[in-house]
Amino acid sequence: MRIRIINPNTTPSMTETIGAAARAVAAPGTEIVAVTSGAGAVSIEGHYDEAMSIVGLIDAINQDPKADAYVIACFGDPGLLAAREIALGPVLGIAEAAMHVASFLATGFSVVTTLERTRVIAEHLVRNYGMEHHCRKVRATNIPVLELENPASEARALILRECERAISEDKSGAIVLGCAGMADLVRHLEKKLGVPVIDGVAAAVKFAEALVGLGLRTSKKGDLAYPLHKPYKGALSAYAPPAR
Ligand code: 5HY
Repeated sequence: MRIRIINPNTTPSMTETIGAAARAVAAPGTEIVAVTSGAGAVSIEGHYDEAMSIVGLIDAINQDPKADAYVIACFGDPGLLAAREIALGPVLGIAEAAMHVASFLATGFSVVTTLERTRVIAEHLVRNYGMEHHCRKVRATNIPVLELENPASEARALILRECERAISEDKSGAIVLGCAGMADLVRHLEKKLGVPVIDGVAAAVKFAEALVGLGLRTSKKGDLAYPLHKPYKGALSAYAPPAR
């Protein structure tokens, strides 16, 4: 099977981190194709960045309509439902996947994410996914997304400290990493913390393999049916849904 992993920000080096994390857990026979969005912000750190990332995400899906499954590798799960409308293969968001994995492993988990201003986005997802009973707290480290790539930055130490607080103060039994750019920190943190640390990229790859393995695809009845054919105007006229 072929799983197309889309980094909705436009930073190729972060796509490398994402692709490596995916390949590390992919089953034999699973081809991982990790791509960087061609349009939008170098890092997604707010509602506007997210909204502007969705056209690039849609492009990346349309470039491979026959992929067996897709992963949206950004913790805001931007454009998840729109992506499910246009794709036939299952589409997994890393936040949704990570939260579900955490809920299987601990009665309470905490999310440790980047900037304070993106914390509310993760909180909205906790509610949207019905995870309020499992998610004890969403914690911000105030690390800009691209600082995660700077080996000289304090990012690792700050994330570890926030994870330790999540265990001691939230009494959480598992940690969900709140950014695709943290995918390479799992082993280091698990060794230090002694609790399951979940990276959404890896979680989404395994869920994608399971769904494809079950022969399941996105339902095309109801709200996730292909978008209705109609004209689009202006800069987005090329995105007018085709007649089917
Ligand atoms: C992510 N931003 O996973 C999110 C993390 C965040 O560019 N990749 C990004 O802070 O919401």
